[in-house]
Amino acid sequence: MTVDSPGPGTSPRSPTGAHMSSAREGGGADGSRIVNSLCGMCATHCPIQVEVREGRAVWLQGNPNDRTMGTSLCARGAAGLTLEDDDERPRQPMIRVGARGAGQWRPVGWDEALDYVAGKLAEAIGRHGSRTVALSDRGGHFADLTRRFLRALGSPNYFDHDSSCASNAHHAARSLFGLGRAGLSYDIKETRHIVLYGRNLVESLMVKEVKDFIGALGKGARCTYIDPRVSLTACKATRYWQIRPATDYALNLAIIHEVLADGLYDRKFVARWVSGMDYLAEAVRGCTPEWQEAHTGIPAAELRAFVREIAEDAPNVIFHGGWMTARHRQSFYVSRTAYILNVLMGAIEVPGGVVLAKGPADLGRKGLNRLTAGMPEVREERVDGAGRRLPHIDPAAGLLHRLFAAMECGAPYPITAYVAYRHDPLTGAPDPEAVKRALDRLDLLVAIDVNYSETAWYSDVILPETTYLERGGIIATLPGPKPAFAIRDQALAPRFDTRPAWWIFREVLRRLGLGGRFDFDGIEDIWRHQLEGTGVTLDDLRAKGVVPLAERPVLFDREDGLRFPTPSGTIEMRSAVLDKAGLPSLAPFAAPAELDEGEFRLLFGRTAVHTHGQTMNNPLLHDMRPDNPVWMHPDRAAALGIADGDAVEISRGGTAVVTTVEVTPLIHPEAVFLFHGYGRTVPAQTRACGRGVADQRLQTGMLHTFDPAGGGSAMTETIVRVRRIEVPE
Ligand SMILES: Nc1nc2c(c(=O)[nH]1)N[C@H]1C(S)=C(S)[C@@H](COP(=O)(O)OP(=O)(O)OC[C@H]3O[C@@H](n4cnc5c(=O)[nH]c(N)nc54)[C@H](O)[C@@H]3O)O[C@H]1N2
Ligand SMILES: Nc1nc2c(c(=O)[nH]1)N[C@H]1C(S)=C(S)[C@@H](COP(=O)(O)OP(=O)(O)OC[C@H]3O[C@@H](n4cnc5c(=O)[nH]c(N)nc54)[C@H](O)[C@@H]3O)O[C@H]1N2
Ligand code: SF4
Ligand SMILES: [Mo]
Repeated sequence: MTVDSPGPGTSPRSPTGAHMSSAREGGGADGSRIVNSLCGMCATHCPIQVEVREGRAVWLQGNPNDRTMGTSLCARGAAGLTLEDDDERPRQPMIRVGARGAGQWRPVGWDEALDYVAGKLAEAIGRHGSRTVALSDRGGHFADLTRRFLRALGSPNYFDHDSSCASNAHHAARSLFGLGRAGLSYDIKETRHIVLYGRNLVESLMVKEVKDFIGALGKGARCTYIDPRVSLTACKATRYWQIRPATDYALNLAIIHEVLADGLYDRKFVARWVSGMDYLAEAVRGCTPEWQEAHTGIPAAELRAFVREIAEDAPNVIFHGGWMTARHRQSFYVSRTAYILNVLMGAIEVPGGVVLAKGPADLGRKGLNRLTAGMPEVREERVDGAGRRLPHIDPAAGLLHRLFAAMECGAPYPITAYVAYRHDPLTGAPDPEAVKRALDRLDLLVAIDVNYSETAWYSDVILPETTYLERGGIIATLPGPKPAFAIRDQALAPRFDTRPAWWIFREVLRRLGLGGRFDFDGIEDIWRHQLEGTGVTLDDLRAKGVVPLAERPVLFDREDGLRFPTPSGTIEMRSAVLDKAGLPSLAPFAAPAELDEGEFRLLFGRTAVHTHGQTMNNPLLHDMRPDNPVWMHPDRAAALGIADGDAVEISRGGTAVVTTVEVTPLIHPEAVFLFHGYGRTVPAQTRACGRGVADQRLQTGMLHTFDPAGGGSAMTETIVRVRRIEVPE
C-alpha cells in the first residue's frame, strides 16, 4: 500500500501505526521512529523531524540536516502537536443543508461528497465551459499540484493569495529585474546593514531568517527599522524611525536623491547593468531630505547621517523589498525604490546583499519534473486579465480581488464554481461582506481545509484534508543561493475520515472522465515521477528530508554572469512593461490625506504565536494570545477621553466592532493597530469564536481598492473612527 492513499474505510489512528509503509525503523530504543517532513503551521514549510511513538507524534523539532534550521522551531511549529489532537476541526466531508453560512451540515461519505462536487462541476462546465471554474490556494511550494488540477480541467483561472500579501513587492521586483520576489534572496547572515520597511522579521517570522538576522546583529551588523509601530524587530534594531504611515516612498525618494547628489552609488555596476538613470534622476528632482521630513517626520539630518553610514557599509547591505509591505496605494513604489537602492549600492550578487535565487538548471542539474508539464496548454484568457489586459500583472498568481469582481458582475465571463484550497479569503481578503456578495453568485463553493475556516463555514461542501503530519505532499524545490529539494513525508495515520489533496483532485477528475490527466497511483508514484532524472533518489531524500543541490551558496560572476529577463536585459529604472501598461515607473509621491480629530489609519500585522486566522482555535496558541486589544497613542487617547483598558467602538461606515484599548506610545499618533486573524465567527471553533476583533471586517469598501501598479489590496488606506463606550457590568 502506498503511504497515504487511504482506501475506503481508512480507520482512525492505529495505535501501532502498523499500516504505514513510510515508517523508517531504528529511532529510539523504545520503538519510536523519526520521520523527516516539512512543517505545515505556516506557509514557510520549514524542514522538521517528527518523533513518532505508538502511532502518535510525541516531539517535533527542526531538521538538523538543514544546517541553518538546526533543531529550532517557532511556537506555531511546536503547536503542530495540539493541531493533531484538536477535535474541533472537520472530521468528515460535509454538505450544506441550510442557507449559506448558517452552519447546518449533513456529514457524508467521500463518495457522496465527490459525486456531488463532480456533478456540479460538470453542470457548470457544460453550461459555461471549463473557464467558469476558479481555484485559489496559498501558493508557494506545492502549487504545482493545484495548477495541474486546473490544467487538467482546462481552466486558466488559478489564483494564489498574493494580491493580499506580497503582490506589490513581487511586481516591483519584476518591473526592475524581470525576476519575481522569489527570484531574489537576502544574504542576511553576512550583511553589514539591513534596512527594513515594516518587515517585522523577528515576529512575522521564518525560523531560518530570524536565526540569520540575530546572528548578523551578534557579529556587529546594523539594522535600520522603519515602522509607525514599535514592533519586536524595532526593539532589536540599531536605528528606529517611527515614520508617518504611508510615507515611506517620500523617504526613499530622498535617500536616492542624496545618493545621486553625493555620487555614492556603484558606478561600475550601474554602468554595466542599469538603464534609465536619467529617468531616476528626474524622478527624485527636488526630493531633498528637508522635503521628506515634512511628510515622514524623519529629521533631515538623521537621513543624511544614515546615507553616509550605509554607503560606507556598501556593497554588503540590504534594503529589504518588503513582504506584506505596508499596504497603501503607493507601496509598490516603496518596494521598487528599496530594490533600486540595492542596485545603487552595488548590493546585487554579493555576500551580505541581495543574491539571485538559483534553480537546479543554474547549477547544470535537472530540476524536478513539473506536474503541469505534459498537460494541454490552456489558451483561454484569465478572468482577471493578468498577463494580457494587465500586461504588468503576473498571470502565474493573478489578482484575487479581480476574481471576486468578475464573480459578482459576471464579466468578462461568468465564474460559477470556485474551490478555496488551503486558503481562507473571508479572513484574508478585505471586507468579508463584499467577498460574500461575490460568493453568493456561485453555483458551487468548495473548501478544502484542515480547519473550519471562515470560508469553509460559508461553503456548500467542506472536503477535509488530512493534516500535514498525516499526509505526504509533492516534493518541493527550495530556491535560493543554495537550492534544495525537500519532502513532506507522512508521519501519522489520519485520525479522522480525511484525505490528502492529491487524492481529492484525482478522484474529482476521475468522476469527470478526466482521470487520464492525473493517473498517479499514490504519492510515491508522484514522488518518483518528480525525481526521475534528477540524480536524487527517493530513499536519500526521505532519509535526509532536505537534499541541497550545491555544496555552498553559489554567486554568479557580476561582470558577465548575471541575467535579467526584462525586455532590455538590463535593470530597468524605467520599466518597458510598466510603460506598456500606461503606468509610471516612479510616480510622483502622493501625500496621505490629513485625518480629522477622531479618525485613525487602521494598521495591522502578525503576532509571533499565530498564523493569520488559522491557528486562532489551536488550544496552545489560543492560550498564549487569545485576543487583540487595539493600540492607541496616549496623546490621541487623552484627547478622546480614553484610558488604558477602556472599552471602545471602532467603526467605519456602517460597520462597528467593540474591543478594549491598549494605550501606548509604541504606535504613531495617526494610527491604531490590531493584530490580524482574530474575531472568528465559526461556532464550531469554541475557543476562538467571538474572541478579539477582525481588522478585515473594518476594511469595508476596500475589496476593490488596490495599488494599480502592483495589484496589492490597499488595506492600510482604511480610515476608522474610535470612541469610548460604556459596557454594562
Ligand atoms: N486584514 C488583513 N488581511 C490580510 C492580512 C492582514 O494582516 N490583515 N494578511 C494577508 C497575508 S500576508 C496573507 S499571506 C493572507 C493569508 O490568507 P490565507 O492564505 O487565507 O491564510 P492562511 O492562514 O495561510 O491559511 C489559509 C487556510 O489554509 C488552511 N490550512 C492550513 N493548513 C492546511 C492544510 O494542510 N491543508 C489544507 N487544505 N488547508 C490548510 C487554514 O486552516 C486556513 O483556513 O491574508 C492576507 N490578508
Ligand atoms: N508569526 C507569524 N509569522 C508570519 C506569518 C504569520 O501569520 N505569523 N505570516 C507570514 C506571511 S504570509 C507574511 S506576508 C509575512 C509578513 O511579514 P511583514 O511584511 O513583516 O508583515 P506584518 O506582520 O504585516 O507587519 C507589518 C508591519 O508594517 C507596519 N506598517 C504599517 N504601515 C506602515 C507604513 O506605512 N510604513 C512602514 N514602514 N510600516 C508600516 C505595521 O505597523 C506592522 O508592524 O509574515 C510571515 N510570517
Ligand atoms: S516558521 Fe514556524 S510555523 Fe512556519 S514553517 Fe517554520 S516552524 Fe513552522
Ligand atoms: Mo503573506
